[in-house]
Amino acid sequence: MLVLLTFCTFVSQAASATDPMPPHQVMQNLDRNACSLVICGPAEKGLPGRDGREGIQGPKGDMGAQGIPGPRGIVGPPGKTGPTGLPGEKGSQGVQGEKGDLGNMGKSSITAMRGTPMTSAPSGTKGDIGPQGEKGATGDKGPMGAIGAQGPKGTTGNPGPKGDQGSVGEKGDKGEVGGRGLQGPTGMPGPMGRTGSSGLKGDKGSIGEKGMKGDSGLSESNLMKNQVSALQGQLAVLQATLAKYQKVAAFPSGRIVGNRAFVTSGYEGNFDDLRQRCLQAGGQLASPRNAAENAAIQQIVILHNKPVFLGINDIQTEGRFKYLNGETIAYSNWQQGEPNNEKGRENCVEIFVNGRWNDRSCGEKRLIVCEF
Ligand code: NPJ
Ligand code: CA
Repeated sequence: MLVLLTFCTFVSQAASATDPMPPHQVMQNLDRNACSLVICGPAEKGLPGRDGREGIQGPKGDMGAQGIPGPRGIVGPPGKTGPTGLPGEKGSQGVQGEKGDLGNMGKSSITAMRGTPMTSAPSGTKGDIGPQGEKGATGDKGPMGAIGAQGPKGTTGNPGPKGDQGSVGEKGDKGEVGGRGLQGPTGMPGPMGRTGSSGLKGDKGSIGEKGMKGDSGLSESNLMKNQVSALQGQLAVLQATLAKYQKVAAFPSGRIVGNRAFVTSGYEGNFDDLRQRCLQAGGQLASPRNAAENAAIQQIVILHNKPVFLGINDIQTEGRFKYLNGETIAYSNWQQGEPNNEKGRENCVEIFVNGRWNDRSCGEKRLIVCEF
């Protein structure tokens, strides 16, 4: 068994306690939660097939854990221009402007000196024009000078708003290889194994049909001799085979008399039961037709120490005992005083340990002995 344990703090997100997570989800959670428990139990063992082919490839393993973040993306394009900054502080005083143009001559402040008045002088003639007056007082302030030169640059304004998000960075490096996938399903049964080594030589086949007549050349008598010779060989084979099966039939409590075999299975039943069983087996209830056969059956009775029903009865006609084929018996070995048809109900025949016969009720149960 393979047991893989990963201990960590488990923080469940989507998986419920009852629904098992599919493998890929397990891996995702492994990454997301940094927590998972993976136990790989043994695959269930299938019935042993013939030596199998290689199983089909198992399903693709689970997706590996997410890779580490890729390198930082290229810097995005510049953000939009921020709003106008606040006005800069007042610039310093500009340079003094150039002297203004000459102002208009002011009014004479002092009246030119009056000549000495002449008393009662006749009015003089009008005097000449007086000398030029002294310089006048300073004129009024001239008009404003031309606009001064541009002031120095104001201080930097406040930062503009954050620019738009840059474009997605390049794909990160491939993640680490994920955990091993679950075992694939059992493969299909493998192809049939190689042919085994050849078996032992089989038994000799049965005798074939007679061949075509050979070409003329041998005399009639030589031909016959060859055929006889061939038959003798075949007969020897059959005799050996028969001898073997006679031994089989005689073991442990069967008896062979001529071409008849008397065999018991140890079963006990009433007459009709036994009769049917022997027929079913391809034989019939033992029906001794001479002393030798009767002795063979008697030996089986002795071995089992149980009387046996014979294939003889007078069911059809009281007092006229017949074989099962309807033939009237040609041989008998009655116990003294038998058959007596006791109580008028004895139509079957049993054979005692002493080999003698007694007519008996067919309903009694006796040891079975069939003849083949
Ligand atoms: C008696 C009658 C029979 C009758 C039977 C019905 O048989 O004689 O006609 O069919 O009863 O029950 C002894 C007795 C017989 C007796 C049988 C019953 O005979 O002498 O009178 O038993 O089985 C062997 C065993 C018993 C036997 C004769 C021989 N033996 O093993 O060889
Ligand atoms: Ca009797």
